[in-house]
Amino acid sequence: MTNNSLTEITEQLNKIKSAVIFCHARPDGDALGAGLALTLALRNSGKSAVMCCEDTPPEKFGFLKAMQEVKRELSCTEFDAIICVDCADVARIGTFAEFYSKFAGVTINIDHHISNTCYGKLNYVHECPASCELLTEILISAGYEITEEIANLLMLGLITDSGNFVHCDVSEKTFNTAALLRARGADVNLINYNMYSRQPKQRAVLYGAVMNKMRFLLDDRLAVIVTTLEDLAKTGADKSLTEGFVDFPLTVEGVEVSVAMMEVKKRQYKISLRSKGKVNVNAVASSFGGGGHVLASGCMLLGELEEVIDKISYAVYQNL
Ligand SMILES: [Mn+2]
Repeated sequence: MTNNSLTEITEQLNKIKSAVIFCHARPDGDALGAGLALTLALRNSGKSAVMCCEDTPPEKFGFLKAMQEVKRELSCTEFDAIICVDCADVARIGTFAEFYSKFAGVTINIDHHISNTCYGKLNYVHECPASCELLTEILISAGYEITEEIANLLMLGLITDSGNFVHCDVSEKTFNTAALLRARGADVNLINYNMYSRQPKQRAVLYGAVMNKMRFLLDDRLAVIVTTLEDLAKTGADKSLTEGFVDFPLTVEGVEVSVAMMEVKKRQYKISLRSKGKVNVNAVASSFGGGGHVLASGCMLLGELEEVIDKISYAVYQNL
């Protein structure tokens, strides 16, 4: 199966009367933005549309009220079409994968991941920073109105998946998409404030404690930070608040690899790795049964803290 043209996708969208929209489990800003923008656009043009996701949207996206529209269960199974957004493969839709595979109607797959398996009857898969870039193109082409609410949802995905317009794949088209959404009323300041300039007090205190213990190894080419159960208990922070910690050590000049370790329980550490490009951290994580991407990977390691740091440090050294 291969890609369909933009016209084929929009013609199919205009034909259907009802659709269920799926995004991937543990949804991010792009998955939610793309799915909800499509849901609202279909509803605004008189169709029935429901967005389903295995997990509830994280609290940080709550500033956009459309997040309340995400359902965790399918209340009705009579639809003309299933539309999957931001899902590289069927397994990523989680609990709904079985329903998807038994569905006899039209299936449309819209995604920006290069690894996408083109699993839909119709597919619109193009590599770019965000699924929301593709969704904007599709909604405009299909003649749907981009309301202020839809513009905010699409801008959320564009901003979060492009790392605030800094990733390598950000193109002229990405900025043109952003310009169009801004013209339709997207509030860039509001989205940035909620995504990047706001955190609970516990996170800020934990951040200070963890960064204060940062270590430099391999002639300052490897930086390691550790969040212990004691750090979490002392600051009252939930472990989910450590998201993004791993990025800070990588900003240090000369550091090629950043490793963030989190003590899950005694003698068990969840490891996140980031690379500036010289080291393939997917290879490092894979040697411990984990994996991910060349520049961002993860794995789980058992043992005493110093022992685990030695193992990781040696594995990074071998890939330097
Ligand atoms: Mn995405």
